[in-house]
Amino acid sequence: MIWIRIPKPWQIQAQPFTSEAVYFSRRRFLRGVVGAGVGATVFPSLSCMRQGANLDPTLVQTLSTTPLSSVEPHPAFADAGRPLTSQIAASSYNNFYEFGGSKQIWRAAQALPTEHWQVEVSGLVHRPRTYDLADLTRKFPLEERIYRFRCVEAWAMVIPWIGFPMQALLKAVEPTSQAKFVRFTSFYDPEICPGPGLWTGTQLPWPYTEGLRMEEMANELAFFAVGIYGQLLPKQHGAPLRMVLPWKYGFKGAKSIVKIDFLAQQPITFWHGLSPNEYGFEANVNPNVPHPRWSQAQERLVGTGPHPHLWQQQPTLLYNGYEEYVGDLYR
Ligand SMILES: Nc1nc2c(c(=O)[nH]1)N[C@H]1C(S)=C(S)[C@@H](COP(=O)(O)O)O[C@H]1N2
Ligand SMILES: [Mo]
Repeated sequence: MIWIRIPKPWQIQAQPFTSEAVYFSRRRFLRGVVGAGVGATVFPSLSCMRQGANLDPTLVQTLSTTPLSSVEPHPAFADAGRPLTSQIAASSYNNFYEFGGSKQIWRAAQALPTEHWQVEVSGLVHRPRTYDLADLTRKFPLEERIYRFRCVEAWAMVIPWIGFPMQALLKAVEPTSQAKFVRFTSFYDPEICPGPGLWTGTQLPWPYTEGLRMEEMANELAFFAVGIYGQLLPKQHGAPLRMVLPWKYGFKGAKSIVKIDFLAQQPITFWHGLSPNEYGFEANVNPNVPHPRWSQAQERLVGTGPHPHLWQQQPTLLYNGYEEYVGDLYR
């Protein structure tokens, strides 16, 4: 059966062109609010920023991939209580440090090779296994979930992900009773991934890794995404498989996952290892715990204005508003 989906407004929304003056004031603004960096300030070039703000035809090409149009929305996550972020805005303002330190990383991220992808699941499990992408999407029924998303840098979005709950993978691989933590490892190839550059004096601990406690991974909200906005994931969002943990800051959700291993001890992870007091291992969204360099009380909604520092602001919610699902994990 072929489904025809009526395009939703967020699928075709173009960003208005932004004036030079606004870009210059962004540079000033960024000096106050540095990204998820480690003491280094990385400014994307002016021309680079402008590319992302236009409806660039090359950007649009990165989005028109295979439709996942028969995927049904999960009834509990069909409405995040806020309007969806426009697809163009979400897919042209990203973090993917393997390919550079700018937010307009979508173009450089097209170098990610996603053919013949494999994900190795190993460590303290009864059924270790290497999956290819078709195995994952055939074995685990796909569903759509509209989740709020919050980056530690205080920008927020509402995203319709397509994928499967982490619980489904747990059931398939059966972690042993010794497994207490899980580590997720992203794709990395030094020949392909230049890194952010300009990180003076800091050797970055590639590959990007993230970790969860077993109980966190088993939570109903924890999700693996293979799609977004009704299509396969574009590379800039972490194709072909990335994590989505809507109650935690975005950096906890590793992109382009190649390995998942179950461990007895808490792993050293990318950001936490670099700067533990800025990027906690837990990293739950919390308006009352400021980042050492900025407040977390407010957040800016991506794409709601002509430029990031003009985006609409709103108060941050504890656990990004998902306390009813995850509150028990932290009491
Ligand atoms: N491998 C990898 N995963 C990553 C990152 C990264 O740089 N590399 N950035 C993280 C951060 S800080 C955020 S906010 C989200 C951004 O996801 P998005 O670009 O799809 O919005 O990806 C996270 N996962
Ligand atoms: Mo982030």
